[in-house]
Amino acid sequence: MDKDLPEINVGVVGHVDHGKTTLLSRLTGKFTDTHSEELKRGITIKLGYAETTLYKCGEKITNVQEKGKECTPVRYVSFIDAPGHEMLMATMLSGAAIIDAAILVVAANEGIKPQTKEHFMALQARNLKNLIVVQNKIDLASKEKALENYKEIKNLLKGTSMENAPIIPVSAQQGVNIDKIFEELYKIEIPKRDEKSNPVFLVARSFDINKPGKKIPELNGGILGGILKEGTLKVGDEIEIKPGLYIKKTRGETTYKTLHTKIISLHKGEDTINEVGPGASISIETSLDPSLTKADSLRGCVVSTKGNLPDAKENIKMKATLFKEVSGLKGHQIVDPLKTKETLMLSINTTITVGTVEKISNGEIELSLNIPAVVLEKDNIGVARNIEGHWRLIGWGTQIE
Ligand SMILES: Nc1nc2c(ncn2[C@@H]2O[C@H](COP(=O)(O)OP(=O)(O)O)[C@@H](O)[C@H]2O)c(=O)[nH]1
Ligand SMILES: [Mg+2]
Repeated sequence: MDKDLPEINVGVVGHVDHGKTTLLSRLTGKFTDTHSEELKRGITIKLGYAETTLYKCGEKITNVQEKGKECTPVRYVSFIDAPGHEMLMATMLSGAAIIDAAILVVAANEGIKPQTKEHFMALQARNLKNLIVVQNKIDLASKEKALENYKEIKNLLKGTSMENAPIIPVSAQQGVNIDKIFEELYKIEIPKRDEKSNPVFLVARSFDINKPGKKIPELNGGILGGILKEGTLKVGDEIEIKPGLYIKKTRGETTYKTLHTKIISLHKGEDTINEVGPGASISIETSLDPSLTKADSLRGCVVSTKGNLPDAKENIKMKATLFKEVSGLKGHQIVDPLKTKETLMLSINTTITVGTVEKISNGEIELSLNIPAVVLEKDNIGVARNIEGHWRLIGWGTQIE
């Protein structure tokens, strides 16, 4: 892999069964539903990851170096496969926190469904600009149906920051028009990122890669996977992880302890690297005991070099912008104003936490959080309310002071 290729992180979102995982396997050659539960139920439950290099072969953009043609690598794309089931909105939101662009998959034969809208609203809450709409299962839709669906999509995009997103008719299953998606992926402007600022690494997953029975001296350290949003990280760096380790105290109390560790190795796709710049989707091997990172236990944490992270907060103050209507439901329902003492689910970077509204005055909302969160300056906070037993995205907030 060319290590200096421009890199972009793309989320694949949309309603369950519309073909996100199938499309991703076309784009990357990798099937992301790999957990036994996912295979059994046929739905994506955890965030999936897959990546590909894009090549320019003559005028064509593709994901393989074509034989007999002069091909140059032009871009590295990391994809995040989001679950489309309504019960998994929190997972989708933590995925939305780490992307620069998105592919919204809409099955042309079914049209826009509740989670199509809800995921689209989540992209809006993130203020995302780069979107590609894939009108999938075109092989199952009549010409009339496809046209009707096209109009419906146009209508959804209208008046938003993603109004002019390309809409591509595709059959993921039969491999139709996949090259058009590559072309659009190549056109997306790479966001400006700061190499010099303090590193900000968002943990989207954490795990233990050791096989049972491995001898202690041979053990690999705990692994953190996620996106380096800003700055540079290199092997040997001393890092801190916040809020860090969850500790249960007596009498049901809990607390979090900042973890300090060192970068043992860095990995991008299949490659091992020494240094990595902003925008990269990477895994970090740390010197932490792998039992501390197993089973996503550090998901939602933020990492920087020693001394460079603000403290995780248990109380935050924000201004909230609520949607007019609740998305994600089958019918229509307006969003009621926030109420004191109500419980909300907040997504702050990759952290998902429940919070209680403590005070509302002059449009400022004070919340106490169940899980402390590191809130960075420019973050949008996703706000979800429990409606009929599910968390529904109702708007977003920005931290004040
Ligand atoms: N006919 C047809 N079926 C498709 C297409 N894309 C996906 N499928 C099927 O739709 C089902 C759901 O696909 P999947 O990728 O798991 O959807 P996801 O829930 O959005 O990830 C599977 O049975 C796929 O084989 C397509 O373009 N045409
Ligand atoms: Mg899926």
